[in-house]
Amino acid sequence: MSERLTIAIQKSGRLSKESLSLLNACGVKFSINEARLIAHSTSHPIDLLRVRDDDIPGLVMDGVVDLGLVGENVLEEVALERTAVNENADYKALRSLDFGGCRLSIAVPRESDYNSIEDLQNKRIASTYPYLLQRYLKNNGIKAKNVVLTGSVEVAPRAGLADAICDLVSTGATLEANGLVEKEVIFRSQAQLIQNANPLSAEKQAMMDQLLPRIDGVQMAKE
Ligand code: PRT
Ligand code: ZN
Repeated sequence: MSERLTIAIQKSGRLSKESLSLLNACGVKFSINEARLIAHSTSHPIDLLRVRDDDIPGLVMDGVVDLGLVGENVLEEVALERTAVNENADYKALRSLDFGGCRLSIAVPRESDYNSIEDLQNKRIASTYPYLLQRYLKNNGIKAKNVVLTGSVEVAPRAGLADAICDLVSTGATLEANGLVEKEVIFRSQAQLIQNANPLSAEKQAMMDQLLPRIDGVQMAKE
């Protein structure tokens, strides 16, 4: 029986459509059944595992899947978290992709007078990315309190839960709509193709040797 290469992608969200389009453009076809976790390619011995983006780095690091398509923001946050708790955080970064672009930024309410990062000393900052935030604050000599929220981060200041937020920004419309102003860009992100750190079997590696040049071709054609 031939071995199947497994790729974890985001089930539904900002990276889903472009992850599938990329594979499609490489000639790897899928017919997706929305209710199913796994999708088998109809053209190649490749399976997709459709999961929440937050689960993708861990699945790759643990070798549950061979490859993953995920935002660098989630990848780096998970890697920092796993390192902190002595879990394996190794992976192989294969390609930076031309979608999912955004930045992780600190923003404060429009009315607060903010001159420099020093103004965050001892303040409460709401974020879904406590490890990336803490690393940035530590590098800048700031001690602040992390208010960890997995959603509605942008309303935390108005709700009196935090003095500032640290969230993903692309157009800036969400910050604007919530009366917040972007002050510090702490991380820039794009979608990444990652692989488990251990060598693939010869059969799987042969598939990768075909797939990677196609990915490069698709990326180049879009430039
Ligand atoms: O369900 P699941 O956990 O899989 O999805 P999710 O809700 O955690 O993630 P999703 O689909 O929102 O985002 C997936 C990935 O897309 C992120 O991890 C980033 O790598 C990337 N990405 C790119 C973004 C954005 N741009 C983005 N703008 N992720 C989120 N946003 C949000 C941001 O959090 C804020 O609420 O969009 C809002 C800001 O957008 P603007 O345009 O108003 O600035
Ligand atoms: Zn998520």
